[in-house]
Amino acid sequence: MENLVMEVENEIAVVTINRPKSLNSLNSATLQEIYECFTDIASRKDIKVVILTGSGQKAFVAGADISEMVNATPAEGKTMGMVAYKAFKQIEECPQVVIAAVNGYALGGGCEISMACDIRIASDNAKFGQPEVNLGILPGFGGTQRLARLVGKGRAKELIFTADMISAEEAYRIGLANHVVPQAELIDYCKEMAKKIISKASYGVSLAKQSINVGLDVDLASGLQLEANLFGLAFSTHDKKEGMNAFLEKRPAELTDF
Ligand code: CO8
Repeated sequence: MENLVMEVENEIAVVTINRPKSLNSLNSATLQEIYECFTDIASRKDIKVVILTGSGQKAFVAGADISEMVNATPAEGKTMGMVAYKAFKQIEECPQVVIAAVNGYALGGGCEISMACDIRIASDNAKFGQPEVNLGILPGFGGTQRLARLVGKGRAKELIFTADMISAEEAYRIGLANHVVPQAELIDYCKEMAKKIISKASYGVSLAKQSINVGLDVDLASGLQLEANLFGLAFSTHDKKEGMNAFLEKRPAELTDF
């Protein structure tokens, strides 16, 4: 991989988008690598949580690569949008939990890729925004859809129509960031959260991720039906028997399924 770095330790993968010269902007090659990387991660049993971040201390991802888009035709623009759609879908649908460690600017496609992750932890210098209308385009990597689902229609419209950049604290206030931490502590904070998630029943966590993601896109009755089905599926696991028996026997559970 030319534009990504992945390190795996203690069942945690840290994936770093590594194009510091353009503040980790996303060009087609990087989007394709993200797709391939998360396709690989989805099949790996040695990875239980992924932390996605950007290289350096200034930017998480400053958006799609404007130098690649500047001369693109409508057909090329659509192709780029579809590569991003596929890449972000792999992030959203992989069985592992994905935490975005937002270590600086998360603009345009950067804000959008963070929203394809399950949880966003922001460093205190992070800035979020959807500045596409400054460039004569609209958010094209899921921003009009995922931002409205995360922070509500009114706030999403204001952010997208004004192109305003907001601070990490403001992102926290409106529910875009789960927590704000000092930059120097960001990765450790994410690793601690990852460790806590890994200590739980991984298959149960994975089914809950699926239930929340799919459930939010269907009507309530269908979502509740899906949840009941996945709940039933969890009863087939070792962890369900072990977790419940351990509780009744007043001993720590040894959770192992994935
Ligand atoms: N693309 C390409 N290069 C970039 C980008 C980007 N998104 N962002 C920064 N860079 C480059 C700069 O050109 C500069 O390069 P160089 O050193 O060669 O001049 C370098 O990174 C450093 O940037 P700055 O000098 O501008 O640094 P500042 O500290 O002055 O400013 C900012 C930092 C505020 C982040 C500023 O760089 C900026 O505004 N960047 C652009 C942010 C933006 O508009 N992002 C949205 C892009 S559009 C998008 O994401 C759409 C997604 C959907 C696309 C759908 C397609 C189908």
